[in-house]
Amino acid sequence: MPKKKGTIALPLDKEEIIKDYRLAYQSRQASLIGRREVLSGKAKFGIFGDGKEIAQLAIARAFRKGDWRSGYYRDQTWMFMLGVMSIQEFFAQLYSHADVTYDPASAGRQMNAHFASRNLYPNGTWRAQTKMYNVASDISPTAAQMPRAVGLAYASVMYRKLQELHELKDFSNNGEEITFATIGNASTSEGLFWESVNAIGVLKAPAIVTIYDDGYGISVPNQFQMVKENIGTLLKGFERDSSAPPETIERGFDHYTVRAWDYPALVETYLSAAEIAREYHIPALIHVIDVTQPQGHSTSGSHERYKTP
Ligand SMILES: Cc1ncc(C[n+]2csc(CCOP(=O)(O)OP(=O)(O)O)c2C)c(N)n1
Ligand SMILES: [Mg+2]
Repeated sequence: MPKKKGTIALPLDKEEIIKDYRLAYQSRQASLIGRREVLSGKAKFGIFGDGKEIAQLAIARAFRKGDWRSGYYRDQTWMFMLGVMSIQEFFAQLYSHADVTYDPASAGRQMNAHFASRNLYPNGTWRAQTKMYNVASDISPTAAQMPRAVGLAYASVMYRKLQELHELKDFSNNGEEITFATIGNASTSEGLFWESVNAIGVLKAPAIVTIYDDGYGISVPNQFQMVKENIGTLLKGFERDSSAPPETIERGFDHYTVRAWDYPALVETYLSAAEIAREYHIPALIHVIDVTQPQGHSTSGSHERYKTP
């Protein structure tokens, strides 16, 4: 039976590390400039992924063609790394550019940092999802990405299980695709989150759920938001027994806690979680801690008003 962690060789040669660092740096600059653009009146609203860059480099490294993302508005670095959205397109969306060639995610209809890949060719026929990085169009209600992640991951179970679906090679590679969900710590207090985690576990659906924990939901600290102030502790009960033999494997998740700045640990965590989810359809919960939010929640607030220096 697959054990957690430790078996993956890190892809840490010098060029790759520098490339990752450069992208994280560019993404941070996009966040800083984006906020400035809004506060100087050139765009209406902005929300950015500063502080989450390193975790997303690792997610992007584990994410393969055919996989799905069901995430939220902090995921820009991951999208830049896969080329789902360029930095230029990110700004086009910030400015609500109403031309789909400039903002391919939504033609200016969505809030900024609402990512999407296009499933159809302009003539209305399907693109081959197994040959692309798939991103379900983001929606603004927090935690609403979670039920959708259940459906996307459960589809992979069906594609693997049902003989009559095996010929649909453009949609699934024998159920080997993973759904990567991301969510903020505060949004895990919503019912949608708990229903979805439970359903993923019961269905043995190949989902990897990441919680970025910056300790806040806008101005509300974890202490006023969740029991024990630690979502990782609360989720421990969902963990599988990795010593159980394969034929009796109980339903449950692999559970990881990893620090948002620990690049080698993040890379190792996501690569091993992905390998296990892909092959065995064992889902994972990854609690990313020590997350920062250097510019605060969004351009509608100033976190200096409610956080200590
Ligand atoms: C259902 C719903 N309630 C409230 C909001 C307003 N809102 C947007 S983000 C947010 C806080 C989210 O905090 P967290 O989940 O910790 O994510 P973070 O922004 O810190 O990464 C709130 C309350 C919303 N978008 N949707
Ligand atoms: Mg938060």
